Amino acid sequence: MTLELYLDLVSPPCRTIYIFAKMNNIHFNYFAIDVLKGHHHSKEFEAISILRKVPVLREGSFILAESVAILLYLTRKYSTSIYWYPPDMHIQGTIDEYMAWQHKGMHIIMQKTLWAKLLIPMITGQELPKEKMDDILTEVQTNIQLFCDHFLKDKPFLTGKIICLADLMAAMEMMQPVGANYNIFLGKPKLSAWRLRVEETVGSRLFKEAHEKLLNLRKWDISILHPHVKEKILSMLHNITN
Ligand SMILES: N[C@@H](CCC(=O)N[C@@H](CS)C(=O)NCC(=O)O)C(=O)O
Repeated sequence: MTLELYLDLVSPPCRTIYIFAKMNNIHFNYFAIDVLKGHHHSKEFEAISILRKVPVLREGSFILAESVAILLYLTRKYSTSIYWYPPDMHIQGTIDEYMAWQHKGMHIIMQKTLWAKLLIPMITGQELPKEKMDDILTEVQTNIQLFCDHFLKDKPFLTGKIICLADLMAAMEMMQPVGANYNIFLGKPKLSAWRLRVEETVGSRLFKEAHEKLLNLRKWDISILHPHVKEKILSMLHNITN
């Protein structure tokens, strides 16, 4: 049965799945869903997932949303390299711990930074008030510090000497603000060295390919932004400023 992946590479969980599938030679049909153009609000996509979010996996009538579930499904179904999610229960526990923390601890704030620093000014023509931006950047720094102190510590990778699923997911999330020219790795030698190790393990070519859309977002034609997406971004602006 053909494996289908519905992805937008601007999205960190989608990049994780894309890179993971490529590195493990998993053959898949790639459906590019452009979230900024509102493809996830189309009738065709809604018929696949009423959650209206990417990533989505489809294999015949089996449909799966949520990147963590998709990644674990791929590790179980395909013969992916063992180090991504090793059988050792303690190592699995450590990876699960990061994956449980990641949406609230990483995804939301990294996405908010990209929107606040890039998309909101692109749409409204105005920068966020300085104190609001400072609040966001303080939260970014706090959560990165938590990541370093609690998860990474002094290890080369999160579970030791070899990359695992959690490293890939975390690196993708932390690349998000880089799309808005805000490099969270600057001045953090340990974190930068870890990010570089992840990039080297992935391979620079694949890493670059997966990030091309994000890193060119600045050149995006904002006039083709889907009204639903614009509304969502403006409502985030409202929440930030009120
Ligand atoms: N927890 C979900 C997050 C999925 C998610 O938030 N996807 C975003 C892109 S990063 C999306 O599709 N947003 C569209 C929308 O909310 O309208 C996962 O890890 O898969």
